[in-house]
Amino acid sequence: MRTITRLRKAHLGFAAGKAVVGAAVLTLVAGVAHAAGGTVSGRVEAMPAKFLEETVVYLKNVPGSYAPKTESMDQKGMKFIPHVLAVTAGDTVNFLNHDTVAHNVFSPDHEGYNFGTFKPGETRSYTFKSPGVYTQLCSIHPEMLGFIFVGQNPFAAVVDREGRFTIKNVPPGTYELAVWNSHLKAPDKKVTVTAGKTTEESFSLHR
Ligand SMILES: [Cu+2]
Repeated sequence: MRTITRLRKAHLGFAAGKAVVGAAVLTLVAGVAHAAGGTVSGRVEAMPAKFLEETVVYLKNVPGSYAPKTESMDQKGMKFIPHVLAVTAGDTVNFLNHDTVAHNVFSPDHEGYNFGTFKPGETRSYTFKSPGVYTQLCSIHPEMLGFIFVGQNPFAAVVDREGRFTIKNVPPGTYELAVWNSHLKAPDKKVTVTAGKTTEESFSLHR
């Protein structure tokens, strides 16, 4: 009986020790992951302001290869949701239809595509090969409009309602920070990204 208790205590002590070591390793890994990249954030102003939502802030050229991801763009309430989606070349976008009517999705930009008509609940997929902005249109509903921004790298952000953007986990280095907008322009900016730090930049978009 005594032996069993002692063994059990020893086992518990061992388990507790393992948990402490595990937690220490996790903290270390989290610390390294955090310190490896920097953040670029700031705010965009647009004149006229009605075009502000159609804005993506992005790093022009970040050397590296990026694991392909799958994102989605929905059609709901006769709208493309999100209105602007930022992906990376090589990523696949699933086009969904959560409306009660059929939609068609096509883009006249770059290599272009047309999925034809697809019914509620159906999905079409497309893998983007080359960077650029692809306007999303529906031949059945001419009022429908969306944009897919395809970057060379994943370091891009669609601005929020206030024009704020945050690009995280950027490898340290000096880059060209650029803005895409459906109608407006602003000059590129040179930014230097430092591990574990946030670089602030702002843009003023005009015609
Ligand atoms: Cu439609």
